[in-house]
Amino acid sequence: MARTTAPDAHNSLDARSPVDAHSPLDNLDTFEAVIAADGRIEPRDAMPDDYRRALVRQMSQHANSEIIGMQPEGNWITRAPSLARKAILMAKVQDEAGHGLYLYAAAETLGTSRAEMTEALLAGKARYSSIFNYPTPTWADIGAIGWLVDGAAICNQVPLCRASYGPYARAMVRICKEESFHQRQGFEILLTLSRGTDEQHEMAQQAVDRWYAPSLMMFGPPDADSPNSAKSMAWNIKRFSNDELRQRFIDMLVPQAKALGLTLPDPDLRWNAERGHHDHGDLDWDEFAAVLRGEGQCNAQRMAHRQAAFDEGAWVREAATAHAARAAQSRKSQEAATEESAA
Ligand code: FAQ
Repeated sequence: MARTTAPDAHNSLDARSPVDAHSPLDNLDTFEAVIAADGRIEPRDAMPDDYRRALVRQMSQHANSEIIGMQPEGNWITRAPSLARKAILMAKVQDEAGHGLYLYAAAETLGTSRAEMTEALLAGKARYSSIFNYPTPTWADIGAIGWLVDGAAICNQVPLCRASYGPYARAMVRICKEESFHQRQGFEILLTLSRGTDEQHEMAQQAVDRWYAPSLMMFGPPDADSPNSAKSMAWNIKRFSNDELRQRFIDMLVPQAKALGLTLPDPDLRWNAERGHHDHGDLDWDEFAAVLRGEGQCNAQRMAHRQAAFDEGAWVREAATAHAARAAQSRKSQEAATEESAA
C-alpha cells in the first residue's frame, strides 16, 4: 500500500507523518511503492542497505560540515566591528552548532551513533564541505560567507525539505529557516561595506572574489562526474542534480550582486535568452579535487581544531553519560516502587 505524507508535515519539524500511526513497512516491495508514490520513509521501516548507507553518508557529511563550518566565522567573533555585529555573529555560529546536532540526531535514527560518525570524520573517513577549507582574512569574508555560502546552502537544502527520509526532511525545514536569516545578515554586511568608503567597497569586492567560485563548488562535481546522484535521485533524497542547483544559484546571484554594487568574478557570465539562464565560465575542478584530498588552504588547521575540541570535550561526554545512567537508574527505581505500591 502506497502512503504519502500530509502537506503539513513538510512545514513543521514536529509534525509527525500519518504513517507513524501505521505499522512500519516490513518489506522492500512496500519501500519501493512508498518511494514511487513520493512518500516518506520513517526510521522503523524496512529499507535497502544501500539507501540507509547513502543517507548516513550524506547526512553525516552534512552534520560534519555544519560543525566544521563554525570555525571560519568563529575566527571573527572576538573581532567583529561592533557589539551588535558580535551578537549577531555569535547567534549565527550557535545556529550552525544546532544544525549539526539536529543532523547527527536525524542520522542516528538510521542506526549509526554520533560517536561513530565523529570518529569517521576524525579518522578522515567521512567528508565535510570543501567550502570550509578557505580562510577568512577580513571582516568582509564574514559577509561573503553569509551571502554566498549560506545562499548556496539554502539553494541546495530547500529541496532536501522534501527528501524521502522523514527525519532528514523535517530537520531541514528548521535549518532552512535559520539559513535564510544567515544569508540576509551576510548580504547586509556586504551592502554596508559596499556603500562605505572606497577601501571598504574594495574589501567587500575582494571577499566576493575569494568566495564566489568555492561557493559554486559546494554543489558538488559536474553531473557527469557525480557517482552518487543517480541513486540519490531515484530514491528522492536529492531532487535536483548538482549542475541544476548550481545554475539556479548563479541565476539568483546575478541580480543580488547588482543590488550590492559588486561584481561576480566570471568574465564569461552573461544572460542566455535562449536557455533562459546565465552562461558561466568553467570552475577549477583540479582545485576542488585537491581540497577533497585534504590539500586545501585550511584542511589541516580545521581538522586539528576539530580534534582538539573533541579531546577537550571528553569530560563533558563522560559527565553526560554518567548523568544519563543515573537518571535511568532512578527512573527504574521509581517505576518499581510505583508498581510495588499498586500491587
Ligand atoms: N565538499 O556524487 P557526488 C552549510 C563529494 S552546509 C566535499 O555529487 P552527492 C551551512 C561527495 O561526498 C554545507 N565533498 O555526491 C553552513 C562524494 O564523495 P563520497 C554542506 C564533496 O552526495 C553555512 C564525491 O564528492 N551541505 O554550508 C562536495 O550526490 C555557513 C562525489 O560527489 C550539505 O552537505 C563538497 N562540496 O552530492 C554552515 C548538503 N561535493 O561521499 C556554516 C547535503 C561533493 O562518495 C557556515 N549534501 N563531494 O566519498 C548534498 O546535497 C550532497 O551530498 C552534495 C554532493 C550536493 C554536497
